[in-house]
Amino acid sequence: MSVGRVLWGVKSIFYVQDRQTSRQFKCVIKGKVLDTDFNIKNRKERSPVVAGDIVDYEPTFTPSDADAIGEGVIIARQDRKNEIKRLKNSGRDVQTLTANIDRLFIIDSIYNPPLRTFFIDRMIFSADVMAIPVTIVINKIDLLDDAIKDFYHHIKEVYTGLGIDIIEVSASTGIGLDTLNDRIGSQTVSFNGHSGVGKSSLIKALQPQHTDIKIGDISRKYDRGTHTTTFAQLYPTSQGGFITDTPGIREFSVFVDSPELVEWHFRDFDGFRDECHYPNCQHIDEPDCAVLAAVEHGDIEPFRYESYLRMRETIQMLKDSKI
Ligand SMILES: Nc1nc2c(ncn2[C@@H]2O[C@H](COP(=O)(O)OP(=O)(O)O)[C@@H](O)[C@H]2O)c(=O)[nH]1
Ligand SMILES: [Mg+2]
Ligand SMILES: [Zn+2]
Repeated sequence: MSVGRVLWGVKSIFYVQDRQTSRQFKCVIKGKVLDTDFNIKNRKERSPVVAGDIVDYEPTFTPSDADAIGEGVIIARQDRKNEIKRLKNSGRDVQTLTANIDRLFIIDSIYNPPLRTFFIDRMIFSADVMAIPVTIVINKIDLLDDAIKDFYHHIKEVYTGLGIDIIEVSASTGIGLDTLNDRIGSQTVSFNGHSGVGKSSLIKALQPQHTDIKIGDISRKYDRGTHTTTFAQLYPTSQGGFITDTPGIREFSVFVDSPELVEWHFRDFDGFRDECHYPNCQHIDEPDCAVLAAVEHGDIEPFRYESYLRMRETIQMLKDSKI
């Protein structure tokens, strides 16, 4: 029996990199050993194995050429340390994008596409729920001009104030890439961001041995007739870790059981929520709410509060089975 990490996979074929030899094996799955236990209100997950999973597998063919891809059979999936999930197909299905990551890099760009704080907030929230450390990476810093400078610096101040690590980079000019590389180290990390922010460009700039990465192209897609599904892919790094290129998450990816739990993951509310009149205050329209007062006085950033309301609303709809 061998152990390896799933680099990427479609339907029932998964490419596994052996933990010891780093050789790749194209694997199928054996039987029903791999049924998932996860479901949200009966949304079943289709794929039992995702990019990032650590699996036990049995090689069935090992080519003599060390660079050639072998063949094997996945026997079992090892327990996940964490996982990044999203709803898809308008909330009908749940998909795990990737598993077992050491740090989540939220990738956004200064311009084209523009910075989207709601996306950043959603990812910070998801990572906090999963207890995964995050770094915000602002790419295309070469495009920072006077028109957006003030807006950008304000945003940067807000996240820095929250104690979140933020790195400015440019895949085009190379600015900040050393810092980013240091932060990645030999870990297994995930790059999450909308299409076009420069995830592929950054991976290529950091790990130029991956000559097959396509820039300006949408992520690897698999057409299943009516649904087009996008998959994450792990790229081995020269430091012995992996960078995961995940598809842009347009659909919701935050899961907590009830709307009342959302506020706990807004660390900006710490120091205020204890001052609210009601101990179970949800900071919406309750009297003597210290969080609302802090938003009014500018002690809590209004766009963060707005994100809180939007996420809470989504969790409520999920609970009420409206999505
Ligand atoms: N100006 C500028 N353009 C960039 C930078 N990084 C990527 N791009 C461009 O942004 C577009 C999308 O990049 P890509 O890596 O495919 O984004 P992905 O969809 O997130 O993987 C391409 O046209 C890149 O050339 C950057 O640092 N500066
Ligand atoms: Mg890409
Ligand atoms: Zn309150």
